[in-house]
Amino acid sequence: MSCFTFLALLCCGIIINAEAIQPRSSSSSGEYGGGGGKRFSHSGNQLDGPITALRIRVNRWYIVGLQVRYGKEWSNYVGGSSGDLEEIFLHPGESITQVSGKYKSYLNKLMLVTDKGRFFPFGRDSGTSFNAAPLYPGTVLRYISGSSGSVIDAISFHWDNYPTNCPSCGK
Ligand code: MMA
Repeated sequence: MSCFTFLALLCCGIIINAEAIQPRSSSSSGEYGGGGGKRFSHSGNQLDGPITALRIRVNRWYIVGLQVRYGKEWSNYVGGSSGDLEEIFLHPGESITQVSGKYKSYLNKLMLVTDKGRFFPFGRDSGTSFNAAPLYPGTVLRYISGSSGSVIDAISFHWDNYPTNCPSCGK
C-alpha cells in the first residue's frame, strides 16, 4: 500500500469516526453582546429541571438583569437594579425554541419564542440583530450564560433535549 493510499484511508477513517461520535442534541448560540461585565453560567442549574419561568429586568435602553427558574428552583439574579422587573411563566411542558434580539455594547432586546407559538418581547429595538435557534430538531433552551454588571453585557443560549426523568415537569 502506498503512503498516499494509507493516508487517504486514515483520513477517511477519522472522518467517519468523528461523525459517529458527534453529539446529536447539544448546541449553543452566541455570545451576543459586548466584552464588559463579569461572567455567569447557569450550566449547573439545568440539573434542577427544564426552564419554567423567567424574570427579566428592563430599563429604557437595556436588558438590565435576568433570573431563570429551572424546574422549581430560581437561579441567582444577575445584572443591575434599574428599571422594571417583568416575569413570565411558561405553561407545563412548554419550552423556548428560539430567541432573537438586539445588542451593541450591551444587550438591548430579547424576544423569546416558545414551542406553543407564544412570543415574549423585552427591551428596546436598537443595535445589531441576532437570531438564535437550536441546531438539532426537537431540542429546546436548557440554560443561558453570559456576562453582567449594572446591565446584561452579553448572553449565550444552550440547547438540548427536554429532560425526560422529570415527573414534576409534565414530561
Ligand atoms: C459595570 C461593570 C462593567 C459592565 C457594566 C455593564 C458600570 O460598570 O460591571 O464591566 O460592562 O457594569 O454591565
